[in-house]
Amino acid sequence: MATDTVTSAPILGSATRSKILKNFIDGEWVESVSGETFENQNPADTRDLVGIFQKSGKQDIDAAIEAAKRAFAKWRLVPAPRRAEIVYRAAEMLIERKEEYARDMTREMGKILKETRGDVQEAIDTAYYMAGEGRRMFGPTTPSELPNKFAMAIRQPLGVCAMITPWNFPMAIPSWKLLPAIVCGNTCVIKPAQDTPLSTFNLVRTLTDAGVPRGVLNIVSGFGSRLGAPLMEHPDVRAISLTGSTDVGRIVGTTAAKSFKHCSLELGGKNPMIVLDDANLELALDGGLWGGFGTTGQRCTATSRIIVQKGVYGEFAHRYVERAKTLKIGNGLDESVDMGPAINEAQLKTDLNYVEIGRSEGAKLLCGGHRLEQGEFKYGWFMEPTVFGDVDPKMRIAQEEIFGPVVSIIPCDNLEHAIQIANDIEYGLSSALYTKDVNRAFKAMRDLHAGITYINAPTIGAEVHLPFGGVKATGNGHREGGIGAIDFYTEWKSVYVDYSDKLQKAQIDRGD
Ligand code: UN1
Repeated sequence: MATDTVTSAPILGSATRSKILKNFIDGEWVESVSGETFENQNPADTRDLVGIFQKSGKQDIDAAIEAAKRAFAKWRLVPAPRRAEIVYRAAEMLIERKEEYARDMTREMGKILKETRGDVQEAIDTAYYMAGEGRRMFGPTTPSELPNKFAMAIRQPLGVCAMITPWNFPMAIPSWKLLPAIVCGNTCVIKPAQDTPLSTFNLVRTLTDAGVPRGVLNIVSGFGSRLGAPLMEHPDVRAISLTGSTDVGRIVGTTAAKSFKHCSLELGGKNPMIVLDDANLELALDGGLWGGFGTTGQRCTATSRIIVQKGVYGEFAHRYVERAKTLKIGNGLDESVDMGPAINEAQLKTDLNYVEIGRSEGAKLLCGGHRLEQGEFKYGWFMEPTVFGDVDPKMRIAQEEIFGPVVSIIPCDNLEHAIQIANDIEYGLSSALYTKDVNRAFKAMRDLHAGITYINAPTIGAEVHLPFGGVKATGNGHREGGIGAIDFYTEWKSVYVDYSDKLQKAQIDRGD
């Protein structure tokens, strides 16, 4: 169970707390073997040091996997309802800690408090859902083809699971992976994004305080370039779950395949929102702004393409831009702010570079496009909400995932044309349609080639009990959330019990 070392370890978040966070391996806080560390700054104000984390290497990964392997021998035998009770307790504790963790997250990641509260809430929701799964995890019991024989299939844990998580949902996404994994009886080694390790520590600390035993959850912080290979190639790791870019997904997928590991990839998106002539325009504007600029456009589900039917195109684009200009940019800790900074300098540069690409491709820059660096913006990675109009669907700004506050508005003739534009893309995560016509809504629900379709709501806002994931280059067919996660973190075992007291041969002893 939780050791004193774990519960009394330094916690971040206030002036009196230690800024140094060690790796969490086998229930102990330990320095990296090399002793190297890295600093993590607040993207809204880089003078604010969020924490100093371990810059780990292969030896740290190996130690964590070893601990997870040892812990698996016992954890897999703890009844699933008992495992789930711990997760339920963690949910209750997260509710108490929600405000503190949301503030930590806004400091390390930049998104506004409303959203970081939502991120912690998503972990709470996942915890409640997965806690319930502990008493379900159903498998089929089915008749045997032979007399006096019993047949069923049971779910079994995989063993040590590796998680590689992104910075945009620093607690929600780790919770999507860790919670189903441990309820199913697996043990875990997680490498959080280097920009947002603190929220993963907060989640794992809470689970440990709730009673997850030592070695079941291990955190190794550092850089993907150094930690990816030892994590993916280790023979004792049986599953890898990555949320990240399509390029990294390709590497993880091919590496995992070599040793036949289970591999769940949640990758890029370029999510279309279609607005038809009959749509409630006010609603579509609200949705398009929230979907496009929420989380500073840094969601894999972000509404990055708005495809508008010609009859309302002019009015929609005009009003969208007028409203985008009024969004308040700033430090997410200020409750009046609508949009925070980019996560880091490299992401900001990418965003600004896409503004240049859009311009050079001949798209019309309707607003934004500049970095903000005067006054309060001086020490952060801020940019204006940016909207391009008259975008051709083939342009790079309409095809490539930007992961920033840059929205392309694309004109279309009708629903069929809109769907064709929406689908003519490498990705297929989320999609949305605004219309009042139920017939057209159902056609879109069927024909939009994506893992998620919203009707009269933007492309963001997935709920944790439904499958989450996408088609084409967005993933490899697995789903997170809900029962999809239970499917990923278990393996089927078919069990036959023959109580006939004689040899019965399947397919042969048919009695005919
Ligand atoms: C992501 O962008 O990586 O649907 C996840 C949403 C969130 C999760 C997004 N619940 O927008």
